[in-house]
Formats: sequence, structure tokens, C-alpha cells
Amino acid sequence: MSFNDTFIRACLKQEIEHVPVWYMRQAGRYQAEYREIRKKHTLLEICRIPELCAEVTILPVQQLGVDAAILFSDIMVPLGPMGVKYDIIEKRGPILETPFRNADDIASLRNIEPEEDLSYVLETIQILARELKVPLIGFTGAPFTLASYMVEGGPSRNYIRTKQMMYGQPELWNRLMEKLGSMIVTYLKAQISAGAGAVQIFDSWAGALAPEDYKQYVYPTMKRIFQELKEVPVPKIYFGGVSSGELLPLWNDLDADVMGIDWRVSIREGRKRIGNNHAIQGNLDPTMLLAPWSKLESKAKEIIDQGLEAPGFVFNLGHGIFPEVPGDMLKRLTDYVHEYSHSVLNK
Ligand code: 1CP
Repeated sequence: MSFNDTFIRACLKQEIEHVPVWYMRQAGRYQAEYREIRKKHTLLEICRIPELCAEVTILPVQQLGVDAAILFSDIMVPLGPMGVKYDIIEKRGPILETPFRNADDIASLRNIEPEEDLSYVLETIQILARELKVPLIGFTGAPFTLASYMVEGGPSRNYIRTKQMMYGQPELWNRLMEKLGSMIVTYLKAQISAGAGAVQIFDSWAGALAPEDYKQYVYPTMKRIFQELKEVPVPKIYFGGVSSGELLPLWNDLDADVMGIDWRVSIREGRKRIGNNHAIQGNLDPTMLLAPWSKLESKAKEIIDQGLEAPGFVFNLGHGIFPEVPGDMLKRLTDYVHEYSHSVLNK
């Protein structure tokens, strides 16, 4: 089988024969094989065993026939070598031993040296670059989303402590953003050198911010990150996460190639708000994967039709797959996206 680069071409707004598709959290608990592996290994153990991690990454590509793989890892992984002590707790998510809240905490954060600190990640990417017939997406969390775990000490609903630092100690906040920004650039460049064919920055919780706060406290760091990545030879995706609709106009001049949007804004409206500089990725509500097929099909068709109104579209969900989702629904959806978009594009 030859290499399928449809996903890369869509990211660069080039010609495609079908709409490429991949899913956030395409490796995970909805898969019986993943659940079996998780009985023997914790999530972080999987990340640290390159052969196993590569296997978990490849599994959904084989099962679903998606057009891209995403490295199996977690946004917390590069925070370890920065000096953050954390664990990932089942059904909760990342939990820190001690949250980062004062000047000494932030000053203690080191920059990472991926070749030494995260050699297992780079080794996994090297294996995958050899074995995959589709591009591998490397990734990292974005500064706001990472900071929210660091300052809160775990998952949050209202980001009270995070916003308290942002509003109350803006200098400290900016130092934290700066350190995370530098880590992100270093880490993504290392992933690309190891063989990642694209990279995505997950800003899952940025939608918790009012646009003016995003602009003041987060945008400058996002601007800098994408500027520093401008020359890297692979597409860059920014996923602005849950409820990010009001932020979309602020992304217009970020030097990313693709903007990932959630389902609260349609693809057509998303393009209107972001402008036409970027390809768009999204945006099926993952809950729709539990709906009857006819409903899912008509929603998918609507998303594809709008996606094809301009060059540059990647089909995805608006957020990650839930464990309850039946794998055969995902396979059926993947086939549908390929077949329907192929019929539209080759009329
Ligand atoms: O063992 C398990 O199955 C626990 C669930 C799980 C999984 C499968 C966690 C805990 N992390 C992961 C892997 C993971 N994390 C991937 C795998 C690659 C793939 O998509 O197939 C990715 C891309 C992530 C990234 C990640 N981790 C994000 C950004 C994406 C998103 O979903 O918004 C975030 C916010 C996290 C933190 C995290 N890790 C785990 C959980 C349950 C959470 C969210 C906690 C919260 O609600 O705040």
C-alpha cells in the first residue's frame, strides 16, 4: 500500500480526492484491545514503552481506516521533565502532587531537553514514522490549558485559581505562559525531527475565557509559538477546544495551517469568523456517535458539504471520543466520509 498523504494535502488547502478524517481520542477505552492493554499497564506506562505505545497508536488506524494517526500520549507528559509531579487518575484525569501558585513555583520550572528527557516519545515517533502508511500527528497542550492543570492541581470547572493568577498576578502569569510557550516550541520541533508529519496544539479549555481576556493573557503566547514554528516543514493545527466559538475571530492572524473547531459553531460560520487563511478541522458533536445512524449520517453530510465550500477541510469530532461509543459506528462514519466526499469531489 502506498503512503496516503490526503490529510497533509487538506491541511495545506491542496487538491484532494476525498475528505480526510481522523478522530480526537481515536485510541482509547471504546476499543476492547485498549481496555485489555490498560488492565496490564497504566496510561503513563504505555506512553513510556515505545513498542507498546506505537501499537496503541496504530490500532485505530487499522481498525477504522482513518487518514492520520495521532501519537498516543497525554498533554501532561512534557510537564514531568519541567518539574511537575503528577499522576493520571482513572475517571478523573491529571492530578498534581502540589499545584503551581507562587513565584517560587513558577521559577522552579525548567525547560525540557526532549532528546534526554523524553527520549521514549521520540523513539515511539521514529517507530511510527517507519511503520505507518498515513501521517503521524504529534501534539502538545497549549499554554492556557496546561496552566489550568498546573494552577488548579487537576481538572476544573470554573478555573478559579487559574483566572485568579491571570487577573491578580499578571507578571507571574506571563512568566508561566512564557515558560510553557518555550517548552511547546522545543517539544514540537523535536517531535517533527523524529518524524511527526503534522502537529496539533490542544487548547481544550481556552473557551472558558472571554475574548478580551484571551486576547490579553493568552493570544501573545499563541502568536509567538506559531511564529517560532513558522519555518517547520509540517502543517500545524490549533484546536481551540470546547466553546471556543467567540474566540475564532482572534485566530485569524495566527501562523497555524488548520483551525480545529467544536460543534457549537458550524463549519460555514467558523470559516466566516476565522477568515479564509486557514483550513478547518471538525466538528461533529461526539455524542452524535450514540445517535441512530440516519441522524448521524445527515449531520455528517451537512458537515462535509460545508467543509467542501472552500479548500482545506479535515473531518473530525468537536472533542474526544467517549468510552461508550461503539467502534463499528466510527468505522461506518469513516467509510461514509470517504465515500460521500469522494462522490462529491469526483462528480
Ligand atoms: O486510560 C485512559 O483511557 C484514560 C483516558 C485518557 C486517555 C485515553 C487520558 C487521561 N489521556 C488519554 C490519552 C490522550 N490524551 C490522547 C491520546 C491520543 C488520541 O487522541 O488517541 C490525547 C491526544 C490526549 C490529550 C489530552 N489530555 C487533552 C487534550 C485533548 C482533549 O481531550 O481535550 C486533555 C485536556 C488531557 C487531559 C486528560 N488526560 C486524561 C483525561 C481524562 C484528561 C481530561 C481531564 C479533564 O476533564 O480535565
